[in-house]
Amino acid sequence: MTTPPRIHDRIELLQGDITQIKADALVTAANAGLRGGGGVDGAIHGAGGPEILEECRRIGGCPTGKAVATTGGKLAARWVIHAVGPIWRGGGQEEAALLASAYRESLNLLVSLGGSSIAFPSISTGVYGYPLEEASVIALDTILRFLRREPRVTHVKMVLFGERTFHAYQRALKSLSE
Ligand code: AR6
Repeated sequence: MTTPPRIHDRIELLQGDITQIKADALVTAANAGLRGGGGVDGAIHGAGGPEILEECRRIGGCPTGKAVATTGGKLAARWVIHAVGPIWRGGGQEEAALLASAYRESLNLLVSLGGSSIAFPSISTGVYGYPLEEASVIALDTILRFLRREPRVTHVKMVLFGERTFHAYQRALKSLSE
């Protein structure tokens, strides 16, 4: 009998550009209109090609805290999962619950599609202004909780753009492991 890998061996923090990552699904930080945009969404649409935006138009939109899947287009991924994180409005508008939900819904969608590996950016901490220290703890806590109950997800990569974001997630992972 083989022992399942430890939870912390199934999650990896990387510093870099998510469009260069190979996984069953790459998550983008989308807006509710699924209209594409700047930041990581611009990079994913740019590298994946117009097929992704065409599918987004057909889907039409996605509420905050939820996620939808499209083709991965030209990316080294079967699917792009478009997760809509909250815009930071000071913390009193259910932002924490909505951010956790965006991660959880993406993971649920991966499992329902039959995938086992996924790469996330730091949702909501760019244009949407979510404070990084809080967001990093919510992201990793949500992912770790999910991994504890779902053995079908075997690899989660958090792909962090820039040193500041990478270090915040390193600190968050350490604090959650203590
Ligand atoms: N790979 C990984 N992470 C990246 C990349 C990349 N290539 N490029 C940027 N990031 P943001 P949000 C990081 O603004 O705050 C868009 O216009 C970035 O440094 O992309 O959820 C959407 O269409 C930051 O750490 O997403 C929405 O309208 C993180 O990705 C809106 O922005 C998230 O920053 C969503 O805002």
